[in-house]
Amino acid sequence: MSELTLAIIKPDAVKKHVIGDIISHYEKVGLQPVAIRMMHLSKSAAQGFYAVHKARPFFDSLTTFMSSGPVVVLVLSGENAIKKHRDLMGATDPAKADKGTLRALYGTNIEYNAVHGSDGPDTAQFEIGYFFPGMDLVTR
Ligand code: RTP
Ligand code: MG
Repeated sequence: MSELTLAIIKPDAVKKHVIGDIISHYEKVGLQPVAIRMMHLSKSAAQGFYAVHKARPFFDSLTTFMSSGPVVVLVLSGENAIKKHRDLMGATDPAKADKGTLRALYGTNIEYNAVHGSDGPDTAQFEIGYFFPGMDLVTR
């Protein structure tokens, strides 16, 4: 069954000029972009997005990073999209990510790790609504 997931190309990857490369990876594995938005998050927008992590020691640093420059936010559609996307991204720490995954290719360290992906159906629904509220997304 086709599923939707939310992806973010993080500020470090935008600064590395690899937006096109990353979107090309999505398309090659059958993750079709159905919404795309470039934006510069405020610190409070980043805090709202990552609210689930607010008790973590890295929360302040993470939200400072995520508001440090423009990001590209996408909704991706495909069979088993949430897991397919997480597999394509690789482990949180690029040093531990499998060869060929987005984080191995484009990440720098455990924080500056190039991409975000929803980790389950509930988070996907929250995250898509956070950036694309009330939108009728096209079906692909
Ligand atoms: P994401 O939510 O961004 O897709 O990443 P993830 O599920 O693989 O990892 P998660 O545990 O949800 O962490 C969210 C983001 O916080 C930063 N982080 N920093 N300094 C640290 O130890 C640390 N741990 C995580 C990363 O940017 C991570 O993607
Ligand atoms: Mg996460």
